[in-house]
Amino acid sequence: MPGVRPCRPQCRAGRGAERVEAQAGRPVPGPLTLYWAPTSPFVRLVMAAAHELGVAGRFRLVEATVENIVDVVSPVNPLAQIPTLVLEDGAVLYDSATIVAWLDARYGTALAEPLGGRGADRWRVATRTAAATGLMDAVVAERHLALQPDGHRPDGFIERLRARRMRVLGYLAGRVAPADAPVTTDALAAACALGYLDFRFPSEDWRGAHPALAEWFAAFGRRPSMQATAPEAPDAPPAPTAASAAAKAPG
Ligand SMILES: N[C@@H](CCC(=O)N[C@@H](CS)C(=O)NCC(=O)O)C(=O)O
Repeated sequence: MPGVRPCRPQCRAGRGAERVEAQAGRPVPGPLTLYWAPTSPFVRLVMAAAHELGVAGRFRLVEATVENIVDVVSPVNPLAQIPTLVLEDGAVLYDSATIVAWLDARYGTALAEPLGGRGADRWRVATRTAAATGLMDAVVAERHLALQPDGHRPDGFIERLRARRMRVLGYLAGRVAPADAPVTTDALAAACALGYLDFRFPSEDWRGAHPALAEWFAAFGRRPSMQATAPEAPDAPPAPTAASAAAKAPG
């Protein structure tokens, strides 16, 4: 197909999947098309779930950047956000939790336990997943605001986001299942949120306040699905300084 290029060798997050150049307009029907970026924690959740299910290689990846995301993604998703998944028949799915639920429904039969949990537990899993993706939202917003020039940062709002982040860390600390328990969506989401916090704010010492969560994260992070999807952006510095290259990724 025109525009197909291999994943950058250093790009672990898209390993195993075909990548195609982003183009504005509706996607060409074909394999599952995932609008994607290597650093987005929401995308990572979808990719990690796909790795758990053994289907990451089925995606055709289209990279969204800050510059192209509206042109490329809005024809299929009015939110113009990633992850967005276009199915073989052209049906469109978002957001991250919806896509993971769909992957689980289609491919999860081989798992001992569904990613979304079983029975009454599925509502707990869904709610904890919402807490973890809410943590991602807060950290993505904090990072965006940290990149604003001096005098243009809304300090009160940043403080609210930080306070939310602290509360969610405390909430997750008491609720993650043991790292060797059957994997569920909330555990994947919590690990992706913590990984993103480390990636964008590496000097933040959340581990000191939450040693058990840190221990869980270290153990869970050894799963192949987490290793295969770790954010690794060659164009983004680790700290949220005002380097313009860091603004290329939407997350
Ligand atoms: N609730 C959404 C959030 C997705 C999201 O915020 N994605 C970010 C990338 S990390 C994005 O697309 N940002 C671009 C924008 O909002 O303009 C989900 O769970 O998928």
